[in-house]
Amino acid sequence: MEKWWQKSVFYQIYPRSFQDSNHDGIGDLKGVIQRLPYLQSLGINAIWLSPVFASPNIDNGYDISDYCAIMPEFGDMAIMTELIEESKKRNIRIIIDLVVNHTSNQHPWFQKALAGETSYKEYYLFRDGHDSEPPNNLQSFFGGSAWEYLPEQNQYYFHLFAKEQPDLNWHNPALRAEIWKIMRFWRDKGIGGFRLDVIDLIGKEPDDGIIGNGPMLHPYLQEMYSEVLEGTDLVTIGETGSVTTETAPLFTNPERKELSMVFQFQHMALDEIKGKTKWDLQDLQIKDLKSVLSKWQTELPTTAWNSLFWSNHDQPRILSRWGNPAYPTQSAQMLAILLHMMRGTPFIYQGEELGMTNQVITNVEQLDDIESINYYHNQIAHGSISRKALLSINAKGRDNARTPMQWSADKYAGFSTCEPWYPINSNFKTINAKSQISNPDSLFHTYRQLIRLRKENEIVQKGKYELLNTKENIFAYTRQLEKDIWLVCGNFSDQPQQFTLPTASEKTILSNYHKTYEGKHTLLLEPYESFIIEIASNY
Ligand code: ISL
Ligand code: CA
Repeated sequence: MEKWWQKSVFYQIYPRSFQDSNHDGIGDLKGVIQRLPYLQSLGINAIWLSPVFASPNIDNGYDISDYCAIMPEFGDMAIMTELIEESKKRNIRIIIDLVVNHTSNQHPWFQKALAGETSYKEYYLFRDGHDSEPPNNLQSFFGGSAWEYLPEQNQYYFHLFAKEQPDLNWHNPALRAEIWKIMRFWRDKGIGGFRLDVIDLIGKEPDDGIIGNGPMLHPYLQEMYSEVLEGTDLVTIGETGSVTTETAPLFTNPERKELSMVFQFQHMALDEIKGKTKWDLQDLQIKDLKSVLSKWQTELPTTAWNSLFWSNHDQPRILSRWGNPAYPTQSAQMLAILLHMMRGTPFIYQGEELGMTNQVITNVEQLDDIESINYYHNQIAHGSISRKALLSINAKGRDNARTPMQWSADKYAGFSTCEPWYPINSNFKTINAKSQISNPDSLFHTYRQLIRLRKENEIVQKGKYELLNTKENIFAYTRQLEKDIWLVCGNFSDQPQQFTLPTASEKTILSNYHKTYEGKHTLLLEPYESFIIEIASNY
């Protein structure tokens, strides 16, 4: 049976950068409420809200100090309740971002652990060192050892992210019971579901060097299902950096009662040298993109479900990666069309529907994100030059996604009436929502159409995917449902290219060049031309 989230398009909001309502330069929940009509007109049915909980903001809310309180900068519980209710009226569900691999070091649990309360120490991963060395040499994703020494206790605690983000001990049933309680609290407030931050890490066995995909991961997810989710229609989206097409069904086959869908990151890592870090860059190859995305379309059994995304708050802007600034609208439309006609649940990251881009920085002072700042200082400490570190940060840094939303050409881009917490991208006068809403040929309207196509056509949700054998820089595939076949094509190049259809086109569904393809067989594609057509089934 089909679920609501298999027919919906989701929209991710990074609240800090979405809309400021009270003139302090920081986005907030009232701001989100003010922009609900915009989201409704785009056509989305769910909002993934990056964390809005109490937090000292070492990692912009991904370090939570109280899971059942709202960060004062964002509002309070009454405004959160209002957001849930107001969204519901517009047929939009609120998905909260649950960060339970770790807490903030300011969380009362950790504070009690630091004070020596044994039962709370068992909520975390405290270990003795060996001869004044950490237990082992596991490294944090944000740089340096994953073990932090506490002189008062003469012990170390484990943290896979910043040292202010101590990892929780999921092997402790008392800790798991606390998490289920938090989840039930939010479930009963009427949210639509949970995005589960780095959930594939919860089964870790740090003593054995096992981080992702630990042996207890799936049993814990099944416990979560029976404790919190059973009998509801809540959606759960697991952030699973380690997932492959082989393991995805373990998470998402409904019979296993775990998650609704996963985020996989293989298409996000194509510009990284294999086996090195995210900062070690290589050139993007279109053939790799076609093969990774097609693999995820064809290798999942029909029982498994996947998400589809080009961007999020951790990734550089997609237009600055795979698009071409000389053809901003056409190349962004091509990217949107290619992704949104695939099987899975699409996620749009705020501003992607406007073609927002990376903001180039020239100085470490311009960084906000802890990951980039740590990387920069590590590189310099190891003898690298600033220019080289900044090259990687400009390409991959997370601040790229976090510049405020560009609503209009007004001062501060309509995001705020005063200086924002992080600078607006300098291109806001040309790239903004207001100008695109009034232009029917804009990227915004392409996204609207794509969302509508998914809602209205079962073939987009269910059709069988097949990659067509074409020249390297043409990406073309078909979706087939019974007798209907749709063909989706994008010219991934700034040069005109010839492309021959497998059979004559019967109907034009969408074209980013206003073309019609009826009766056509051989096409001369314009730069970044992209289209969806129906073709005859007897080819
Ligand atoms: O960007 C990444 C890969 O290219 C990684 O940052 C990865 O997605 C990330 O480490 C996991 O992210 C999640 O957990 C982090 C938080 O900083 C991220 O914002 C969040 O999405 C710790 O909570
Ligand atoms: Ca504000």
